[in-house]
Amino acid sequence: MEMSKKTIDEASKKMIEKACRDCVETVWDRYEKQQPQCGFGELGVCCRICLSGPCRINPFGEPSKGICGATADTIVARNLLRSVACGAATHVDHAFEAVEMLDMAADKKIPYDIKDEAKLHAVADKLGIAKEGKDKYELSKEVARAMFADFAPGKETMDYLSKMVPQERLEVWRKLGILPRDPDLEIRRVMHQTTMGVDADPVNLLLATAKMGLVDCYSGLKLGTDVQDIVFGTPTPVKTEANLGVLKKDKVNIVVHGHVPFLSEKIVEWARKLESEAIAAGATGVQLSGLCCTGNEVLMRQGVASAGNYLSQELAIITGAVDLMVVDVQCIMPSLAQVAACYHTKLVTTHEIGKIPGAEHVDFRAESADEDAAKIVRMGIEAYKQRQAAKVEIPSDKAEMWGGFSVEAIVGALSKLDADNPLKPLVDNIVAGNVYGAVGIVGCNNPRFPQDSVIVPLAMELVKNNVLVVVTGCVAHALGKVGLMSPEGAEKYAGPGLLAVLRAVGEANGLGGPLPPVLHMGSCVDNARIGDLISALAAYLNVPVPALPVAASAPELNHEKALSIGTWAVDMGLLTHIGMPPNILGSPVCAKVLTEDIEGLTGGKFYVEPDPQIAAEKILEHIKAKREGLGI
Ligand code: BF8
Ligand code: SF4
Repeated sequence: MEMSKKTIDEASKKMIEKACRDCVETVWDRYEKQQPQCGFGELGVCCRICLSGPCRINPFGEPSKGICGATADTIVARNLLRSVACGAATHVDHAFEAVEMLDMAADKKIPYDIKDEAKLHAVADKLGIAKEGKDKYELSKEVARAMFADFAPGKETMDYLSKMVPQERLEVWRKLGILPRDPDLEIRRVMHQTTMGVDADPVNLLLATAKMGLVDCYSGLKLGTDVQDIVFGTPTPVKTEANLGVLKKDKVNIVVHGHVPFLSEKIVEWARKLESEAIAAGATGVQLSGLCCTGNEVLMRQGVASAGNYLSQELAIITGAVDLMVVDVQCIMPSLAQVAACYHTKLVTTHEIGKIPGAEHVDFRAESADEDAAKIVRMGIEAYKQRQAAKVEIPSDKAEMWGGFSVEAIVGALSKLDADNPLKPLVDNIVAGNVYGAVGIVGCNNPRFPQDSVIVPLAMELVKNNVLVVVTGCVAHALGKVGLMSPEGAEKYAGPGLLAVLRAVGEANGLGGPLPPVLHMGSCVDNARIGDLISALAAYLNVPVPALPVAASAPELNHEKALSIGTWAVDMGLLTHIGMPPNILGSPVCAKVLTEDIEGLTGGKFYVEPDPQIAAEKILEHIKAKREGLGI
């Protein structure tokens, strides 16, 4: 496999070459060995839901049905629904753990405080909880209880949905019959609905999929984001750096990887506290960096540098300079244990549901978070002593990257232009055409695409055409690495209208330069922030969400989570670009409903296009049509 098929990132290229020299197998080697991948699986027409199977459908003839009589449409829709439910389950589980943490923090049972009272008050207001006479612990307790109540049966739908979304969306979803009751019931129901011999109707299965998108956001993304802001603080703009060049030769390098900030925040705290022990071990200190979404969490709040995205996780270890990588859940390649074994790197798992043979497991608990985090950091310092200098090669590539653009931070920055009406300057500039529209680019890397090769040109093209880009997840790391998330990136890449606006906001905020043209809004869970932003814009303009000149994109989607988030984006009424079809092409019905018919129901739809230039054109056309619809 040629290098150009693996990545467009220079640091990655160097480390892939080093892997070859060091005889270390990487994701691309395994990808190659999997070729050709199963055509039935790719089309989504393989079913192994019951033990009569596996059954597979021949899209060109016989067999046209599974042993039970299930058609390709049924099989594809069932498989998709299960995937989306699994994506939703990860976010719901993450959010539930966060609520448990809030509850314990309110009882002062764990070493986490309640940092952001303003956010706590804002959430309490939304939930209709009286604040008067309550300290932050009492109020947190009540908020946590209200959140727990969303996991119990008895309501038409979750409060976190009905009290947080634009009324117009609520009505659309109610009319479609897709309002979820509670997340656990709905996920359970999907498992039931999709087992052998229950639902054979592809349209009914697709409606359940749309419902899962709502479970994903309102019992997962939004709930998790709000709780994490309450406990750790709502992010504010922060400057850091991105790419493997952030690793330091003379420091103990600890990399946090995974998704949940309850672990990584404590690692940050203890890495700072144990700096002197690292110095005593012969290093000049501890260098922390992050991968994937937990990397985004600590980047947004603590300014921790980004080591890279999904496809860089093995490459970080291949530098030979990572002393310890600590992981929790999701997007962690099991191969890390084999890669780490080729170097001195200590790989530490920490979550009861996320163990990897060959890694050391530290049972990280909220109650003993300080002891556990200190232990892990000390393991890194110990490992540093074993580092093999001859194996160390850190690419010099890195770029300035800004993060921390929560909705509150964006509104705060805009308020320097208009304190009474902060959204007015943004909306006025959208109306005037200086800002042509806004696009949320989110999601993963996928070895089917050279790393970052769809993400980067797509973002470049949109920014050049005066589209404000907001990002989360692995896309943020990709665009940080190429300099699109710095003031300099605005000067270099933004169209003139957008640049003028970014300069005005930057100057009003005393940044000494423009805002970056691509705003980092956080981890994948933080996609809820993008939802909040577009809801605020729709409310300001008093129009339904689908009328806005905005779109969503997951150019290199990989994980089931990207599917559940994308489904929510379609529920929100957004054109949702994806770089490849999610194993559905074996069903003409599913493909047509998801890319055409659903637009008549929610206002949104999926649009599949692997070519970033063509995708950018189509998105720009879409924005143009929406602008015309608004008469601007
Ligand atoms: O939740 S973008 S590869 S790291 S799934 Fe995973 Fe995809 Fe990266 Fe974060 Ni999101
Ligand atoms: Fe085959 Fe039907 Fe069983 Fe699926 S549910 S494995 S199609 S018999």
